[in-house]
Amino acid sequence: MPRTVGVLVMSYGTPESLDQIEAYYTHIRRGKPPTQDQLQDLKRRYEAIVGGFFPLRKNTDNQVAALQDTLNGSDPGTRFVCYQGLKHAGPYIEDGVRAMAGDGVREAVGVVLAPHYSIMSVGGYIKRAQAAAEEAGVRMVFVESYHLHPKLIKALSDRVKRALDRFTEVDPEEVRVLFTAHSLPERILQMNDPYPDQLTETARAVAESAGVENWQFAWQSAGQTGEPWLGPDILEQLEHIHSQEGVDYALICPIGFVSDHLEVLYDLDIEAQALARKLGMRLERTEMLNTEPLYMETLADVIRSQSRALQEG
Ligand code: FEC
Repeated sequence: MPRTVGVLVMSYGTPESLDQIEAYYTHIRRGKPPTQDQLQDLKRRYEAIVGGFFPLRKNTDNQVAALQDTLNGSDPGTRFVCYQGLKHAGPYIEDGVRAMAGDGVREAVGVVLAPHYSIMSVGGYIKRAQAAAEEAGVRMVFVESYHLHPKLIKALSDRVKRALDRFTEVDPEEVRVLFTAHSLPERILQMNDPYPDQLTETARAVAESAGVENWQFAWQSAGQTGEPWLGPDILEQLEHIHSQEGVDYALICPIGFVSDHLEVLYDLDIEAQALARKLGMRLERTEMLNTEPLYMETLADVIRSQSRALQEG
């Protein structure tokens, strides 16, 4: 009989209707409800992208189903069973662990649908999953990051190359490639957090693989929490490269995210696009990974390797 290993696939989570936004936002703010202005602003952003339909829900379902197929395609000795565990919406991380335990799963690997480790992001997912696993009696190990996996780099660099081909009116070397990721509060720098370095490493590896020399990194989607967040922000960066360096063509590659959701579809496709239009720049974005087979294989590789470590240890 094959060995059964649970896989807790963790992702950010999204509301499923406009009236769930307040509870979702309150959860993100660790139980502190948003002000009416903050709530209205967030509702406006969700309505702007899809008019009440929340793409991350379906995209996460699709990614988890594709991952389960990929995992079970080539290792007959192990049966992998995937469970979702979301950070800010149901099924929460703790629900996913309890569901595994309820099905009799006794050993599991946890992975986050975000390639870069930060104590404030992936570290937070792992801490909650670990606590739930101890309580439920599930032996669990975790994938912390996979930001330089060769298949991930290939999937991203293929996207950069394809997107550069869209700039038919200009030499691709004139297009500034801007790699982006979610900003975090600046205080992570005092914690020696690997997040900024891992992101630079991914950006450099993707640029090298795509043969791009004209690139830089910028942060996006910083929160309004009253403390400083990591910069430069993508909007400031677009203004800067246009006004100070005469750049008219830019391509954003959001390496910190793996699917289509609010932070990409609003912050980049609506907000950054509006600024680019105002400045008279042409701005494009690379396609997101979603269920890209190379991304699924990246996840399957790192999960299988943790599953072997679990068996040996
Ligand atoms: O499509 C969707 O429904 C959800 C899109 C979404 C993703 C996402 C990923 C990350 N976040 C990260 C950090 C923070 C920090 C705060 C914060 C706040 C928000 C808010 C929304 C939101 N995030 Fe998010 N994030 C997404 C959505 N995020 C909505 C609240 C309103 C706003 O600021 O826009 C600030 C918390 C606080 O107030 O204290 C910090 C990081 C990631 C990437 C890694 C991951 O996916 O976990 C880091 C997707």
